Amino acid sequence: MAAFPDVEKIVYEGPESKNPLAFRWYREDEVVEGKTMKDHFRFSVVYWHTFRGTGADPFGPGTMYRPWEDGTDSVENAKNRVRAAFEFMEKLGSPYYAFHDRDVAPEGASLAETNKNLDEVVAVMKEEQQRTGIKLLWGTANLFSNPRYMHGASTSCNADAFAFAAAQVKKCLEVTKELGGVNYVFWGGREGYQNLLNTDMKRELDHMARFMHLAVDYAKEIGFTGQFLIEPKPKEPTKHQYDSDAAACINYLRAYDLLDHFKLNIETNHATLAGHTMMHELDYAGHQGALGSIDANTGDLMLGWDTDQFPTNYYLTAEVMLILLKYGGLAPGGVNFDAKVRRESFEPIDLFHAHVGGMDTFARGLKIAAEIRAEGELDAFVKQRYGSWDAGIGAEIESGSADFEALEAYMLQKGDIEPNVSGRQEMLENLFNRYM
Ligand code: XUL
Ligand code: CO
Repeated sequence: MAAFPDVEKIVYEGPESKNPLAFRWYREDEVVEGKTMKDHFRFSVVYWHTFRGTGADPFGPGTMYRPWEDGTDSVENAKNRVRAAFEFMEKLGSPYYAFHDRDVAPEGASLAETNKNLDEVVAVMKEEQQRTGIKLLWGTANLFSNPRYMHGASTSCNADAFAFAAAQVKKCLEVTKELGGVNYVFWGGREGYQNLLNTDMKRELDHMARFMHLAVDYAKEIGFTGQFLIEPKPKEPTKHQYDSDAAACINYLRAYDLLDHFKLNIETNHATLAGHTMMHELDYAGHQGALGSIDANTGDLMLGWDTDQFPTNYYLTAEVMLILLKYGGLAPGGVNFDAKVRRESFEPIDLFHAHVGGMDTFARGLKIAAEIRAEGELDAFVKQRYGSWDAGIGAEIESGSADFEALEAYMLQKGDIEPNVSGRQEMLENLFNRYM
């Protein structure tokens, strides 16, 4: 039985369309800057919010109406859910998806039983991937929900928690490989701390690095060639998350000799919780050669937590796409909608509205960004703003030929600096608006 019997395949109808279940901007084979939209975005649907989100919040239980669910935590129900998920993704036209091990199959009474449950459901996922051609963007292990991880997983004070997490990631790497996943993500759910009075931070950080190295070694051993990604987030659930932002992650990876094996999966709402814009985080990762993938969503100006809303703001997606175009795109990463419908949007059809809107918002953002780049005014402005470095003393500093003595001699002779150019922020913000 179909899970979404009333929905046909979503098609492109163009900007004039008033059909809420049609794309107005996303046309997968439209070429922008030499690449199809499909290849620019590599859109991905997340299993956890879209197929496991119940709408529960701290004040009340779930609200979602999901007729394909039988209300049990059985393997059978999990298999039916896989079929519903692939029907959804096929009708949406999403080429990729992402999951945590525990999203797709129920935990059993022992690790052995849990692994067996996972294998059974993964067999159906593989079948559905083959039937539809939909691919796995990334797998990840849920190392944060089970109470065994209350103190963390690889950073737990309990060595057994580290061992259990290792077993879980080992299995999840095998499954991700089995499904042809092109990335593997670590989001350090409970890898952080609430209070230093009970925490040996250095020891925890050393343990986390050991864990990452073990994962890299095991991937090599089994021939998993997907890209490893770390997903920065500054707080929630712990007060001090170790992977707080792009710069902190890159410093950590470099310090522990992991930078050759990892890139970053940057999430919009995590960037803003860290007090950064998404653009900042992307550019930081980009210029460090660590831009891997994005979790696309948005926060809420009025709320200071990870609201995981679908992106609907062209300004935001135009900024994101400017940076992605600047660094040559994301592949093998993608644009993964780590976003959930609001608790009040309880009907299955709302899942379509949310994703169609997100994809269209990105497509429009791409077109705006490509136009800005084609006109070249922004780039030209930045280039001339730094013009003092292109010749004379600036060029000598950059090339390393001017030392402190030479710079002192230069300044003694010149006397003082002259202001060279205005920042023109307001003019540039107006310029950006011209393309909206
Ligand atoms: C949590 C979050 C996770 C990761 C995967 O805020 O974003 O869902 O994306 O574990
Ligand atoms: Co995420």
